[in-house]
This record gives sequence, structure tokens and C-alpha cells, in this order.
Amino acid sequence: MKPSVRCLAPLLALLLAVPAPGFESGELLKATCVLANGPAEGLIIFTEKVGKGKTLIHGNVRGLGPHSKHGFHVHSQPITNGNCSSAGGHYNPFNATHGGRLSEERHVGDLGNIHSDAYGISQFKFIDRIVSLSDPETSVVNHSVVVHAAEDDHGLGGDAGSLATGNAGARIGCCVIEQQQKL
Ligand SMILES: [Cu+2]
Ligand SMILES: [Zn+2]
Repeated sequence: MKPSVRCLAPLLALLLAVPAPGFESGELLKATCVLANGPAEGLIIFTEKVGKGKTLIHGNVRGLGPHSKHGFHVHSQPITNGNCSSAGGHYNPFNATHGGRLSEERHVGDLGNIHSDAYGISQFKFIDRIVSLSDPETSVVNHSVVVHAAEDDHGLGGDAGSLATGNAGARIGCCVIEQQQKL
């Protein structure tokens, strides 16, 4: 039976190479977003170990105001023509109300605020339990990161804008989240 197993091996390898909906448990997935298209620029990296149900999000963004908070979200659409408005609204596959990253109810894309230092630079690292790279229902791959001019009020502002977008204001940087090839 050995020859037939050898014949199957290339076929199996081909099947495994197809990006199937099921990822292997423990597999390390990585996606990156090179923030541009506005005064805010930088790099955001998403890392998920499949099966852990959480994603590490870290990065650095420059070009922010000094000592300020800036809404930080995943939006629903990929960016086209370098225009951050093409990112559409917050990534919200479950039709939820806007919130903060730790709110009981939130959009999948609600990642709260990033905080800048005296030089307008933000370096951040946090773990999120909702954003995913492997779960087709919550994967942020090919969606966009948008950084805003103002602070996200996490839906607590008491008006309609707050419940929709957190009143985070203009879009000052954006990028498409791209899955990195496995080595
Ligand atoms: Cu946003
Ligand atoms: Zn939102």
C-alpha cells in the first residue's frame, strides 16, 4: 500500500494549502495594517494563536496631537483610492450598538481609543477577545483600521452620534488589514 500513500501525499499537500475555513489549533496567524492616507501614520499588527479566542493588537502611530485620545476602530470596508471615507461604518456584523472595547455591547470593530504622548506618538499593545483573524464571523482581515481626530466616548455621550460612532470625529489615518503569508 506504500506507493498509493505516496501518490496521495501531493494531493493532500494541495488540499492543505487551500485557505480552508478551519484553521489548525495553535496555528499563529498574523495580519498587518500600514496606517496612511492622512496625518496619522504607523503600523498596526494583529496576532492570533488559533483556538485561544483572543487576538493581540499592537502598534505605533505618529502624527497625532500631543497628550490626546483618538478613536481607534475596525471599519467594514477596505479603503479605495486612499480615501478613509471609503472604509464605511464600524465593522458591525451582529448589528450591535456602538461601545468601547470593554463594553458589554459593542461593534466587533470597536477598539476604543489610542493615547498619544507629548510628541503625538502612540505605542499600544492590548488583547481583544472579539476581533479575530480565523473566525469567519468576526475576522477583520480585508476590513480597515481607522484612526480618528477625536476621542471615542464609547457610546456614553448621550446622543445619537455617540451610539453610532462614539463621536470620534474626522478620519485622520486608515489602512486595509492584510493577512500575512505563512512561512
Ligand atoms: Cu472609526
Ligand atoms: Zn462602533
